[in-house]
Amino acid sequence: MTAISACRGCGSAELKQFLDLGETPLADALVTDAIVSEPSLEERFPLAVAFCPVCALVQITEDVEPTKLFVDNYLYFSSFSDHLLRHSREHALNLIATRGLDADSLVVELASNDGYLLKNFVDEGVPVVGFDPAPDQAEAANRIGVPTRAEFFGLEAAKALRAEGKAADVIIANNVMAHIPDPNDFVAGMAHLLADDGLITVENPSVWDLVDRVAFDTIYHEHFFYHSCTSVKNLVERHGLHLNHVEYFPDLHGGTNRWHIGHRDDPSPHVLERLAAEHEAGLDDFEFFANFGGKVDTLRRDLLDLLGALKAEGKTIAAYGAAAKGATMVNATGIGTELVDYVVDRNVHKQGRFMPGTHQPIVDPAILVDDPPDALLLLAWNFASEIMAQQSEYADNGGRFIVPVPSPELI
Ligand code: DWN
Repeated sequence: MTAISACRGCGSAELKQFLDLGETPLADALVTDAIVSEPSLEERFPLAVAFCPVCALVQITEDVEPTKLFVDNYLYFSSFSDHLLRHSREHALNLIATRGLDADSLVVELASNDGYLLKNFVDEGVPVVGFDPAPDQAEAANRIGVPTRAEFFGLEAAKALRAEGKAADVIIANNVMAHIPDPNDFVAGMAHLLADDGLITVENPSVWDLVDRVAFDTIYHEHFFYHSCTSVKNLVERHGLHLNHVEYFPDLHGGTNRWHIGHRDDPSPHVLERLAAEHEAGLDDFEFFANFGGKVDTLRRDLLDLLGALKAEGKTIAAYGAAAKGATMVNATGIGTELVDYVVDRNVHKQGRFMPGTHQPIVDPAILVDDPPDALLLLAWNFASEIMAQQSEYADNGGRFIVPVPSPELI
């Protein structure tokens, strides 16, 4: 654990903090009953966010060792969201068609998790290599025939792959360029590995949406960075790459950008328009972030008031989604077992564990029909429509949903 004093992107010493969520446990480090009985054993780390006025990179102010985050006790498997699986398959099939990928091509995915996305290329006969340091996820991918290296990606890993005579026609980096403490080594690795006419697509939630939707719960130690088109452009150009296009997915992870990056400087009119819109809105200026903390305080107060009022009426409350964002929500807001009894989650690796910090038990969603709570706090609000459709029987039986962002709402 080390506090940073300079921007991780450009090295500027002008970082300006705009939000402090206090000391929180690691969001995906779901605890066992050993920790529940001995809470002092649970590690907590400062969680604060700063803006760099030089390169517009938004970043947390403390480094947590990546092996702690993604290796020692990492239970996130991508294949538990139907929406994400559909989104990923569409992307893979579109790349195969538009890039003319075939048996002579190579697709490399960074943070390939359990093979949820690369399997679509394997099924079409396109060679792939996955990188993911999380051992269980890498093993799950290899088991379904997705060649995966259980290691972090960076310039050294890129050089090793090139030394095997391999250059990537496509590099996919979804929810990872924001997750590594050294963005320059990561991007330099992509630049080194990418074929001359290759394409990199990078997906990460939009920092613009994070602010607009008050999605402060998407801030946690795994997320070192919160990107805009502007910050991505500045980061990749430092390594001779160029931001050439951006796609936007409003319903994925609370608003996700997919940036198209390559060796050639060939920006689409759309990405130029988005960069201009960000400048117009002020995403390259500290003032855009200055009053975010106040909005977060209001949301937290309103949510506690809503939960407290329901409890005062004798209502029972549970939560849906042992999501990383859910850990920030319950810990930064102070939602303990006195308000929320338990959390349901379809991910079987998470069932039987407890929420970090607040220690609600994580159980199978079947309980929502067998012994339904009066209200269900959607910690995985980014999948609200999928979850509410899936839990229609709970709703038909009178169950209510609480959507916490952008302002708490009882549905
Ligand atoms: O960057 C990251 C984001 C993109 O995904 C990773 N650091 C980790 C992860 O963050 P998260 O845990 O907040 O992501 P999700 O995918 O929003 O988490 C949803 C949780 O809800 C998962 O534990 C799966 C679960 N779930 C469920 O039980 N039933 C999800 C759906 C859609 C469902 O129907």
